Amino acid sequence: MTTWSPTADQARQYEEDGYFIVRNVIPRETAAELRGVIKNTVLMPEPDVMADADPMDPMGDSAKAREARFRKLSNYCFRAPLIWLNVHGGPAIARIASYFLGDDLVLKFNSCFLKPARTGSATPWHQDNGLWRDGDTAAFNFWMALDPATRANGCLQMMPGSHKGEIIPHVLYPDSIHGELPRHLTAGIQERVHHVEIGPGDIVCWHSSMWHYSPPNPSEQGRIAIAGVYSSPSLIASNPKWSARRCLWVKKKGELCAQFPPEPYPLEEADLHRPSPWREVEDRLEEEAAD
Ligand SMILES: O=C(O)CCC(=O)C(=O)O
Repeated sequence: MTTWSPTADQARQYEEDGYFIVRNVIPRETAAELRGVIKNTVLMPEPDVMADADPMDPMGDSAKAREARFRKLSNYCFRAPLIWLNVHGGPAIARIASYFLGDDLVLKFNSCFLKPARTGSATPWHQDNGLWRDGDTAAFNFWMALDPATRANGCLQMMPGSHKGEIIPHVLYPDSIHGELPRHLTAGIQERVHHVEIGPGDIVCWHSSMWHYSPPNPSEQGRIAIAGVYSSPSLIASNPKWSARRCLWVKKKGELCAQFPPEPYPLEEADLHRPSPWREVEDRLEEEAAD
């Protein structure tokens, strides 16, 4: 497998802003096939997947309503060979991840993000390692668009330079879909954010401490994407946390593990440290009032 290294612009943007874009990582035709795989699952009456409901689910039984039920499918690459072989376990992104992590790679998380036309809801401001609660700042994160991701349909927004700060304890508000950065910290940042507009088959890669967000999708164009986080055996050994419990082998000594289903990375759950619970909003507000 040929090696990859960033262009001077990509290296500068990763250092200064905390993210960079790589165009045409897989062909557009392949991106269209992968989108079809995900849509087909979502349209099943009761898909057998780990799915997070979209809070704006229209709750109908038509094809349109079914398409709008979910915002996230977790661990989906286990059941979709086309996605495993072309994305998480494929050569194109693994060679980029190897630049940062070396010749032994494991996949720590994999998900599909759906933002249906008209009703797709926001993903709140967060740091990925604020959600993992494992102290990991070295994992490699990517997000691949399968539809054009635009300002109109809720592309990702990044707060440039935020990756240089600390991991901030995330909080749960009564209307949070998961932990998020304290809202008093993100309230005034909208004018300074970067909107990451990318096309099918392009990826954006970011630092695990990066503050990022995506707004609701009021447009007529749905937005499907595939995301993943790579780690390495040495990172996991130095930080054996619960967040690594579903890792999959991607590369061993530089050789891609090309089989399907993917091979689980052997970890004893009993040996992994569990994260502390989310901070409740009440604690946080008391703290803010005391500031
Ligand atoms: O697709 C989205 O809207 C959110 C994705 C995200 O936050 C992530 O992959 O960490």
